[in-house]
Amino acid sequence: MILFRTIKTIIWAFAFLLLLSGCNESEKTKPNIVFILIDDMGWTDLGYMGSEYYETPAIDNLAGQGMVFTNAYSNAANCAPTRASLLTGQYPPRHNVYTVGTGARGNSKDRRLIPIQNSKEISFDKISIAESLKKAGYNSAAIGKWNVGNKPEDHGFDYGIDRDELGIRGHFNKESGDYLTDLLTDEAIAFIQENNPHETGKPFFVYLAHHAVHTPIQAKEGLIEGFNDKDPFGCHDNATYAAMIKSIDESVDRINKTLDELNLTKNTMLVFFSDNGGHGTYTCQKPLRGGKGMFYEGGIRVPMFVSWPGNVKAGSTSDEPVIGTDFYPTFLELAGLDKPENYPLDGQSILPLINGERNQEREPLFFNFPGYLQAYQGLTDESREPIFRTRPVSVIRKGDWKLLLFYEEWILDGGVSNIHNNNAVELYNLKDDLGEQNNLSAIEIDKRDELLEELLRWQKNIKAPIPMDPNPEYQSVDNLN
Ligand SMILES: [Ca+2]
Repeated sequence: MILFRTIKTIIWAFAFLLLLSGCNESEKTKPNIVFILIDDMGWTDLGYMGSEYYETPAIDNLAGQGMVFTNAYSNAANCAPTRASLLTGQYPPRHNVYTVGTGARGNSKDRRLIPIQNSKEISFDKISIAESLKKAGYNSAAIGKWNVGNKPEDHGFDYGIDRDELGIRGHFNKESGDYLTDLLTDEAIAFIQENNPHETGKPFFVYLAHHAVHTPIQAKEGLIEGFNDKDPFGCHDNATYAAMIKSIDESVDRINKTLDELNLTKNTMLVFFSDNGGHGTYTCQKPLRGGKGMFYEGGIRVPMFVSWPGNVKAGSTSDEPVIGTDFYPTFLELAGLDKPENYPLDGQSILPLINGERNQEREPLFFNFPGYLQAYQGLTDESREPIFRTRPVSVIRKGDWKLLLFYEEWILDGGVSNIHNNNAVELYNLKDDLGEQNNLSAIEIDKRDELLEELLRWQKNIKAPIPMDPNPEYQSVDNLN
């Protein structure tokens, strides 16, 4: 009898130990990653970023529990190149996705240079972040806007779904009335539930790329009403746009609650990011200059926070410059993976920042846009000139300084030998002049030359294509008169 009891006790103890070790195993899975990418959300389009018109209580709360990045940049000023850089970990000159569609926007007669040929897709020789994370066992999904050719499944994601497959053009399903932001959120939640690491023993990576708040500006009636009579906050005054943002807030809230219910928040890094600045017709990013499509801060500086309870200090802020290409190496480090061999990555991990250390010797940030984006109709006041939001340009951000190099003047008007007269270079000190109003290129000569040299060296090293050929169809204003 005693022997029987002893055996029974041993069996129970053994079973209990097994259970414990099982628990430990699931605790030990690599951190999950939820990357929430908003389309065209401007730097100040959120409560926590200062807007008193837009309402984002859930996002504000979550941002407050994590680390807010005030100097976060998308890799480009519009959709496709930013996404290609997020997914490949590389600057545009390596994947050749510089813009959406063609870089020959606007009227040919207004373009002094022939833009560089644009790629509409990520080539298959690229190693996507999903492919890399697969090496650490991650189950991955790309839900929402893809925008870079082929399908997510062709680039290593286990699952992909975009709005076409949900029967949606714009933001509504015409028959059911379902709203796209809600449906994409449903998809993300279902994927998280079905790939619960407590059951699968594997971590997940969810790339949730909302189509909101991109045009067409469409929102749920019930949410618009609340903004109709609300006092504007500066240029934040569009009720429908605000309602789109409110739906994003609900989405983030639902995702976070799902993680909470499944006891996953402490082992999940949640990142909130936007692919470029806000659209100048519907919002603005004051005090920043400009918006989507421009390489002034309003076009490329984006809202960002990281929430990861227990790992990221609640209520913390980082003012260090970070950029979209930093996520790839960040996620590799998170997964305990080495960088892929013979595959250059242009960013650097932000985990040291998240751990409260400053990045030492951070590389400058670089941008290269060898094409044209036409002006918003009737809204051109903050761009360099009225016809285009941007003409071909390269940019370096180093420390507090930012230099923009405009190619029409650089290539066609004498380059460095005529630098004092050709207006090819703009230099700003963002610490003193966040709104990029005071071009210091003729005053801070040493700083200008230092940044220019670094930018030109970067272009050479990365083999950035520079538009060099004059456009024979160009008609100068003089010719027109
Ligand atoms: Ca966009």
